[in-house]
Amino acid sequence: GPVVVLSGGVGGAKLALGLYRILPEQSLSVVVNTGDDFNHYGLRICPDLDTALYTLADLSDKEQGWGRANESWQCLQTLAELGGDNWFRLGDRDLALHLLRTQHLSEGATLTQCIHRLAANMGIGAQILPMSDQVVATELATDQGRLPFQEYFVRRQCQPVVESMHYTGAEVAQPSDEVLSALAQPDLRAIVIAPSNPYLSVAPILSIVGMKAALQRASAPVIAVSPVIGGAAVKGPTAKIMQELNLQPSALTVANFYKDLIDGFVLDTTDESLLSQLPVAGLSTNTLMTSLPDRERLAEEVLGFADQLR
Ligand code: FO1
Ligand code: CA
Repeated sequence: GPVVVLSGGVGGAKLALGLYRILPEQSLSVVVNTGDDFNHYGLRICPDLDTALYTLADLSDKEQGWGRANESWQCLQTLAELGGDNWFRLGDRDLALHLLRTQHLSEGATLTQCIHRLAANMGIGAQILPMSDQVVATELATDQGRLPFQEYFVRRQCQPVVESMHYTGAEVAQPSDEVLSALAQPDLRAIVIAPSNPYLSVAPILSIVGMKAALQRASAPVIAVSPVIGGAAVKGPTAKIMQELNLQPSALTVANFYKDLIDGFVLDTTDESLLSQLPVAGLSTNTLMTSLPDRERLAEEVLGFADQLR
């Protein structure tokens, strides 16, 4: 049966790619966080959706995880020469996608329609779905004031100390019909929560109206994969933020964060001593996804684990 994965940016896209490569065409739906989205130079920027598009189309810059491979930076450099901001690095090729999306949106397309068109033109045989067509903006209350996500993450390099997270608009935003249909498929095999940042990437998805209920209604087991290995995050500020929120940076904290929603939790072999303390069924395996075969193997294991929990 089909599979749904909930994903943030880089870490989530790696597992989404593993799932995409082992599943038949058109059987994967990737529900993507849009809380990172913002406007810049009049363009609508959707970093996590674009990371999913570029990763599944095999166009991504493999080292940084976001943006395109074989990128050039003429426009960004020229902007700087003219006195413009260049803290958010938009490459020349990436800009083409931003122009097209901004135009589609201004013509009245929904974000879902827009991404559907882009994915089709990139030859992607999976559904890449924004979590909602309504705007949700992740903001962080920090020791340096309340900051929009990209202001915190990119411009200030996650330096400010985080006090709390806010998902502005989530209290009225709803999952799109496409997301609800994907979750309601009667033969759904698994819902996978990717190893993305639980607080910055997955929580915005879970916070929109009706999303948790839709996950709970789904017939398939819900499996989360830990983004924390041995007390450290694989990538990004997850562990730093957990410390700042007075949470123990451990896979167990992540499992407890998801406990009302999940049927199973996958953690790294480094943390296998935590298996007995998990609030749900657990699986320990190598969760570090360095190579493409790693991603495919982890995807196989996660689905095998889901099949056992049916
Ligand atoms: N991340 C950065 O750390 N620095 C950047 O300059 C940057 C530019 C950028 C441009 C387009 C895009 O789609 C993503 C971009 N990202 C950049 C990633 C983005 O900040 C994501 O929100 C994070 O990776 C978190 O998922
Ligand atoms: Ca369920």
